[in-house]
Amino acid sequence: MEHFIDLRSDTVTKPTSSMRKVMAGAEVGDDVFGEDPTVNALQEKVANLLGKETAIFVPSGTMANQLAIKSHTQPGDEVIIEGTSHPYNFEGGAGAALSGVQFYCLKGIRGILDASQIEEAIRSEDHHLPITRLICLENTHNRGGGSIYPIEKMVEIYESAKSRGLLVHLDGARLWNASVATGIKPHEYARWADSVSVCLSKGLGAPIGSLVAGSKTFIDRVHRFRKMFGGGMRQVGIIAAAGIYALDHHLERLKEDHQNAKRLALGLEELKGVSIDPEHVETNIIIFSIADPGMTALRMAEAMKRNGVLIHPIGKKQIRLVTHLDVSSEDIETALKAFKKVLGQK
Ligand code: TLP
Repeated sequence: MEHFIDLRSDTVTKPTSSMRKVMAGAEVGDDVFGEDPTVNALQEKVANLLGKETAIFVPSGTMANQLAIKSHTQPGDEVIIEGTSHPYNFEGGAGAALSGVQFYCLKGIRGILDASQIEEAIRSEDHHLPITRLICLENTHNRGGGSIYPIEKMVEIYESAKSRGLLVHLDGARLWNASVATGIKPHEYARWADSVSVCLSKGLGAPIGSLVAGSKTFIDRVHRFRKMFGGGMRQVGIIAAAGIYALDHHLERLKEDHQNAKRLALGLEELKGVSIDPEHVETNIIIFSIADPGMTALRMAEAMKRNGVLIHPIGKKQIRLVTHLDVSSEDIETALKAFKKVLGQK
C-alpha cells in the first residue's frame, strides 16, 4: 500500500508495536460485571487524572458526550452550547434523538464563549420557556482550530452556572493537548465542569476508547444509560490496556505534535493562495482558508492526495490539518513541499 502522510485527523494513528504487546498481555474479565481489572485500572487512573470521584469506559467520544447529556437532562431541557461544537454538529443529531434536548447555540471566537454570553442565554422561569439545564464546553475546540479554553473563562462560566443552578459538561476529547500546551493539569481544568469526557484514540494514539468522569451518583446514571445505548462491553481490558499505555507513554509527546503544527502553519503562511494566522495554531489542529480564487478545498485535497498527503476539506475553501503520533517533523517538510507544488509555487 502506498504510504500517505495522513493529516486528516489525529484519529488515524495505528497502535505501536509496544502498545500491541501490552494489549495482547492484558488481564481481562467481564466488564459488564465490573470484573475487568484492566478497565477498572484505567477508570481509576483517568478519574485521578481528572480529579473526579469516578470514571467509566465507553467506546467513543460521541457516546461519552451523549451519555453525559442524557444523564444530566430531561427531554425538553435546553443545552447551551457553542454553534461549531462537536456534540452539536458532528454527533448525528444525537442530543435531539437520544436525549430529546434542544440546543441553544452561541457564536464563539474560535469556539470559545464568554460567561456573559451564556448568562444572557439562560432562560428565566416562565412556563412558556424551556428549562436551561446544561452548558457544554469543548477544550480544545476542534472547529475552533484546536483552540484552548482559557482557564479563567472556564472558572467564570462554571461559577456563573453554579449561581444559576446549572450543570457544566466539558467535551475534553483533546483536553490532553490543552494541558500539555499550557502546563495546566487536566484536573485543574476538570474542576470547572461537573462531567468531563476524554478520548484515548485522538492524539494519544490508542485504537479506541473514551471515558466520562464525574461524581459517583452521576456516573451511576451514565452506567445505566451506557447499557441502554449498547455500550456495555465485555473483555475490553484488551483495549483499556492500550489506553493505559497511551496515557503513560504518549501524553508528554503531544508537545511534538504542537511543534509540528506550528511549523506547518508557519510554512503555509509563506505560500501565496493560503490564508492562515499561525498565532491561532495553539495545539495540533490547523484550519486554513484557500485564498486562491481558482482553487477549492476539494480540488486541493485531490491534488495533495496525488502527492502523497491526505488533508481534510471542511468547507468550500477551508481545510483542516491535524498532526499526530504518526506524523514526523520530516513529514511536515514533505507536506509543505506538496502544498507548494499543488499551489504552483517554487
Ligand atoms: N472528532 C473527529 C471527527 O468526528 C470530526 C475528528 O476527526 O476530529 N469531541 C471532539 C472534540 C471530537 O473532535 C470528536 C471526534 C469527538 C468528540 C467524538 O469522538 P469519536 O469519534 O470517538 O466518537
